[in-house]
Amino acid sequence: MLVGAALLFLLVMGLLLAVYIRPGFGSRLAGTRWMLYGGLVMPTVVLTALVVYALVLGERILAHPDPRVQRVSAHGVMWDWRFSYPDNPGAAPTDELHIPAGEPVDVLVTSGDVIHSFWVPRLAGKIDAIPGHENIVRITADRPGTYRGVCAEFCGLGHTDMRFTIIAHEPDDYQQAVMEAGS
Ligand SMILES: [Cu+2]
Repeated sequence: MLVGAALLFLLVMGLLLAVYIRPGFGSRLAGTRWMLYGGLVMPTVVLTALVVYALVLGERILAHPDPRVQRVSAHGVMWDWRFSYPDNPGAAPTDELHIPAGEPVDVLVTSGDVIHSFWVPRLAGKIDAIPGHENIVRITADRPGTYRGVCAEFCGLGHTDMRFTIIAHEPDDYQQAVMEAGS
């Protein structure tokens, strides 16, 4: 979009410059024609292309179920998060979310009461936690470490304290870390 916008900007500036440098530039084409092509035809073509591109791209970055992607669950309840590990049977739920670093992880986000929002600013955008509905956000931590997350939807008096920690482990250590973290 930036490239497209830059090209259009340059085109408009080029036309403006041409009119200043060579008065009468473009006058062979009637004013109504300029408006028709520049104001109607071109935006239609450009916007159609952008909408198609955005739809295709948006579909591609959605977290479609993928057996190769590890799944974890995040359940919000006023005013805490509880994390569990459907792909690691035997791992107990935790207060901190443990993920492997360097690979995508699908977080299945749900709520037990009101609408919350799961947000780890450094890893992904916000996704709503809705009672009775499961939303999925795909996150990837590039390197092992600790990441901060918050509830990003006002959900009552304890909202500001509804923070959580994500710990990304070396992929080789992950299984063991998840098993030991349970409480
Ligand atoms: Cu909340």
